[in-house]
Amino acid sequence: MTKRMHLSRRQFLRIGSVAAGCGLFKSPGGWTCAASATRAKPNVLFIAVDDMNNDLGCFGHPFVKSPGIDRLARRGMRFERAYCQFPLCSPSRSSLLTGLRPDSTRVFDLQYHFRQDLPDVVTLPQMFMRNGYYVARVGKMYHYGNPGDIGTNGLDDRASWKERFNPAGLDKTALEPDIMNYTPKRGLGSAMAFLADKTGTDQQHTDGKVADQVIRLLEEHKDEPFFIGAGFCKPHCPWVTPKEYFDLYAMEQISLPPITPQTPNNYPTPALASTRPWPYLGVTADQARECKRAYYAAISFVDAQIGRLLDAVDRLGLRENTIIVFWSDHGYHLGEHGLWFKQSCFEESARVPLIISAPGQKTAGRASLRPVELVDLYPTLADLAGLTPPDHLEGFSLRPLIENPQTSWEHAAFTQVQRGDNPGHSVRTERWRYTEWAFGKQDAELYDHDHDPQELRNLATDAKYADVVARMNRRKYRFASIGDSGPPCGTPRLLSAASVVRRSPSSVRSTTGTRNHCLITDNI
Ligand SMILES: [Ca+2]
Repeated sequence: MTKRMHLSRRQFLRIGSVAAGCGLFKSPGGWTCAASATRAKPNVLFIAVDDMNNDLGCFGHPFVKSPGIDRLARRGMRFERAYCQFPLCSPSRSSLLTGLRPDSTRVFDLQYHFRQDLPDVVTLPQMFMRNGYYVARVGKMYHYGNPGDIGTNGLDDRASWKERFNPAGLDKTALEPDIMNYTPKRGLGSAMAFLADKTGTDQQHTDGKVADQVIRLLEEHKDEPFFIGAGFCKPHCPWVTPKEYFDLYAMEQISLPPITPQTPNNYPTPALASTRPWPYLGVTADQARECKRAYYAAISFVDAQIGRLLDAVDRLGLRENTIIVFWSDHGYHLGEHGLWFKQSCFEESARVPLIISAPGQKTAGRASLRPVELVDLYPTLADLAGLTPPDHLEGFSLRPLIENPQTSWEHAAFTQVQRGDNPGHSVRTERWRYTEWAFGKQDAELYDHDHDPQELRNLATDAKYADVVARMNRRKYRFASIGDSGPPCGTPRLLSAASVVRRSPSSVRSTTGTRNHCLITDNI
């Protein structure tokens, strides 16, 4: 069977209309347009996972089994230093899908919707819709409570989709009463809780149903340009999967990073404030190890569903004209510094797995070490698809890195968290992580990743590194107060100053003023 027989007539005509000007030829990798395959309105398969860190085979983990994601990595570019803008579902996803940083969306929690201040912002999926694409999502793309809102639209953005689907499987509809919860005072969405389902199949669980529905949409819409979001719920807790995925891991394999009672003394108080009680949310180390094993089971379960999507892309002949993006909304702590879950500025929380596979890509299977951000995905996809993006975007197209992962790259990556009224802002370059609490009013942290990848030695107050701190500060961002120093810097054009004041965390929660902050990269 020739490759052409895999192409539908309409799809072939779509490519052919471009091929008339560029010459369609068969290469070892399949059909290729001599000029640019991307001119044929490439499809986008946009795969999101919830709370997945980089413990994956393709990112170097020694035993976590992720053959599906590894397969995508062999087809695309792996970003070894990719970071979220805010390690919490809604702030991260709102940022990525609007192309704006959290300081611009004003989304710092799980309740606020970006449309309240940005009623007319054109989101990433909306941009594709406006360019004639079929645009749909299945499962969690914007925020919804996991598992509480599974099966609902949650905090969705209706304007972003032509169609949307909210599958719910056994994990949500039947198994919750059977879940082992080591933290019974916590809801299942933030609990140390798991269940190995002995009878249910993949396709009876929510994420199996997400994959089924995405595959149906691929089949139905393969002959028109599409942007389809596949939003998986796992490995977010509670870790409920068919038992076979738990069986992939033996308890003897699972260990926790070393901590001591003195560990908290090594860090500023807000740095460890995301895990209360500390450590491990109050469970024992052995219980935490069981939870870590369950988290890995959930990774492998989601990975199997992603493998099914890749199979469908190949079966339907879509591989040569489909951009595939795989991303997690943030990272995840599994015991580092005694922490669990997310919402810290440390590497494990801020870093995300990110893979982009693009038609005609010459760098398949390679990795880039440049610091990149989830807010870069919007301009990247506009660039790869040949679309004109709106002018409010705050990220940068990753196309230069996809074409040459070692090309020079002046950008750093920025991650922020919130501790009551006070934020923490963190900047990551290839070598350094610098974190500042409460706009510099509280302690700072500096880690040298060349010599301390686990971020165990805070160098911020070491005089030998004063020049590095100063450099990171200049490179990083400056903060301004509305009314203190002229117009609010960095405020997106779509936001009015008044709306910024209304949503500024300090102004919301305190009466001490209307301090606003914003981010400026100096790029020095
Ligand atoms: Ca999440």
